[in-house]
Amino acid sequence: MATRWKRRPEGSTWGDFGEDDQLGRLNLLTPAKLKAGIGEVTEGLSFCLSLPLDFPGGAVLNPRRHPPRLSPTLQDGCPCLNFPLARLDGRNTDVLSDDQVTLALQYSTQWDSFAHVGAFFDAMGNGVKEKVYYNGYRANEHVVGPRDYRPDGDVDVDGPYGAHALGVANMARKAIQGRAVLVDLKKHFGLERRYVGYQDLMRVLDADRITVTPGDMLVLRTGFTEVLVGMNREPDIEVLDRTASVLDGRDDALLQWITDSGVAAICADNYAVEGLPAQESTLGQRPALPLHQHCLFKLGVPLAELWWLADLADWLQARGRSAFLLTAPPLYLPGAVGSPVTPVATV
Ligand code: UVW
Repeated sequence: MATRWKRRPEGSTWGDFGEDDQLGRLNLLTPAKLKAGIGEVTEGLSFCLSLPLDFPGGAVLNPRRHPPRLSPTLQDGCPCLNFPLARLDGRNTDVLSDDQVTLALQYSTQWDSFAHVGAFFDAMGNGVKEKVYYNGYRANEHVVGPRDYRPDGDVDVDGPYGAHALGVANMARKAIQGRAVLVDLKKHFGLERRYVGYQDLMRVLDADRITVTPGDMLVLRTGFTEVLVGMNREPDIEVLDRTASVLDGRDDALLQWITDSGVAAICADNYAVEGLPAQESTLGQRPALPLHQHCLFKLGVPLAELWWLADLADWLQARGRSAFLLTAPPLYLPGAVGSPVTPVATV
C-alpha cells in the first residue's frame, strides 16, 4: 500500500509501476521498444518535428503564455554580444556572444509532464478531496505553488515553487526514445474542426492498416500547425478555433482505448491534443480537460503539443508507412512542469 494514497482513481495505473514511480507509461520505453524503433530506420533520414519556438506568435492561444524574449547576458553591465574579451585583458583576441531567454515552457512545441494536470481526489479515503497528481503526489508537498485560494485547509506555501516531483526532469533522464506511429487525421478528416472519438480513430487505424502496440508513442497529425504557420506569428484565434481535428476527451470509449492500447505517450500538432472546450457533459462535477486528466493524472501518459508533423507525415504517407524512431527528450530542467522540445523522427 503506497503511503501517499489508500485508494487510487478508478481506471488508473497508480502503483502499477512502483510506489514512487514518476514515469508512468514511459516505463514501457524498454530496450526492446527502442530496438523496435531503431528497426524502423531504413533510410537514415531525420525530420525536425519542432516549430520555431517563437510560434504561435502573440498570446492568443493561451493568454498565460507569451513569446520567448531573448536578450544577451551582461558582462560588467555590457550586453554580451560581439563582446571583445580584450576589454577584460588587452592581450585577449576573442569576441564573445552569450544570451538568455524568458520562455513560457509550454508556449510552442512542448511536453506536458504529469505535474501539469492533477485533480481534487480523496486519495486517503477519509472523505477529503485533496489536490493530487499522478501516483498520489501532492500539491504543495511535491508540486509547490503559492498560498492557496481556498479556505479549506490547503497548506500555505511560499516556495520554492515548482514540480519537485513529476516534472520534466524525470522525462529528460528517461531520454524518451522509442517506436512511434503517426496517425494522419488530416488525411481523413481535412482541416475542419472535428472532435475525433473512438469510432473515428478506429476507422483511420483500419483504413491505414496501422497497428499500435504497447509502448508505442502515438503521434497525431491534424494539420493545425500547418494552418498556424501560414498565419506567420499573427494567429487568428477565430479561424484556429475552427481548425483541425482534436481528440474528444469526453468519449469514454476513446479514453478506454488509450488505457488498453498501452500507448506510452500521445503527441500532436494541435494545441492541446484534446478539444478545448471539451464537449458538453451531463455530469455535474467533471474535469474541464478530461483527456489530460485521464492521461496525466490517471495513467501516466505524457502529452505533447504543437509539434510540426507535415514533412514527416507526407514522407511516410508517400511510402505507405506509419512507424518511425522518435527521439524527444525535454529539457533537463529541475522543477519545470513543461518543456520545449525539438523532437526528431528518424526513418
Ligand atoms: C492547458 O493549460 C490547456 O495546457 P495544454 O498546453 O496542455 O493544452
